[in-house]
Amino acid sequence: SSIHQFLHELPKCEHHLHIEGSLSPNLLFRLASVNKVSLPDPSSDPSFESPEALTSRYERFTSLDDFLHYYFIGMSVLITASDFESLAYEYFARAHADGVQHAEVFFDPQAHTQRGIAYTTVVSGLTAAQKRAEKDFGITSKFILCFLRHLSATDAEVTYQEAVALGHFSDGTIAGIGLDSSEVGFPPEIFREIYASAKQAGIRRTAHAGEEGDASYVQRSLDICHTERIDHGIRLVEDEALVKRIAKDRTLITMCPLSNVRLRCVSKVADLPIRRFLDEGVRFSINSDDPAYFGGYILDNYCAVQEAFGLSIKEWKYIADGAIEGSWCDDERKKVLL
Ligand code: ES4
Ligand code: ZN
Repeated sequence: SSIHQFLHELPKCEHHLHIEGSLSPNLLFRLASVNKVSLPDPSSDPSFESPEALTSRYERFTSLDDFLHYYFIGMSVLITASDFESLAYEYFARAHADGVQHAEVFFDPQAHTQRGIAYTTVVSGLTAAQKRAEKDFGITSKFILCFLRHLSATDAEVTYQEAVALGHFSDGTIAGIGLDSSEVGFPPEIFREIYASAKQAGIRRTAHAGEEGDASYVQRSLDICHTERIDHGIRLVEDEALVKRIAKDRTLITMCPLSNVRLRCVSKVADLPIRRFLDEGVRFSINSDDPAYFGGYILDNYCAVQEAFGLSIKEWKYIADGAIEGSWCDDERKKVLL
């Protein structure tokens, strides 16, 4: 349809994409075989019988933690820099095909260093893909280093210091830090020192908050960790004053509609607070989160929002402009995108 064509052609920015979450079941099985990584025995979990069985298991996640169990097993097949490069290049190619002009990509270094893969292996693969994708598709990108909140603050600090020591924040290899994995019971204040140090050093800051956790996780991310963005943030609507504050400060909320449905944060896309955000002037972007796990890439998420809310061209332009303004690229690049 013409609105679909319009959404496809609309210049899009993606701000909430875990590169490890773009690992398809097919590639997962292929890399497990090539790298001789053993997957769980299908007799204990039949989902590991085949890529098709795994794909259908992904349609029945019961919670964030249920998903994370599969997400961490999946990424265990990534071993070499070339594996990370292929994974990221495939994502950039797919994002480009969906009309993405600029992508800000999360990665989870601790999930790799914990199983003996060097931090530099991960980053060299990702940056090789980034350069090749910019040359081949004109897509610009940034990397955001996420800390796993179910691990300790000390563990996060070790990872942070490794990136600092390599000069990755000062040379632009990594644009910012984020916080992901299990939310409830792992509040932002655990990571307050790292965030304070990042702020001091002029490093960009975001955090997943208000996905499964209540509005206080959003408020504490802003007040204690001084985050400039909020990832998911859907439960912030439970606090009216917080909605007003986020609108006034133009804090970007990176929403992931298909993810929220798959992880049962909402029962359908129409239950997301998109109308409320538009009416109250909250800036947000629409993103794919873990597209290989949640049944769609960014354009599928845009289309799902259109199906649920029937937005006008003017509203879509407002959303797309907000996504450009909330990006962490320089003003020159923003001018080209706007
Ligand atoms: C994630 Cl959907 C989601 N939430 C929290 N952490 C994550 N890591 C990857 N996807
Ligand atoms: Zn996420």
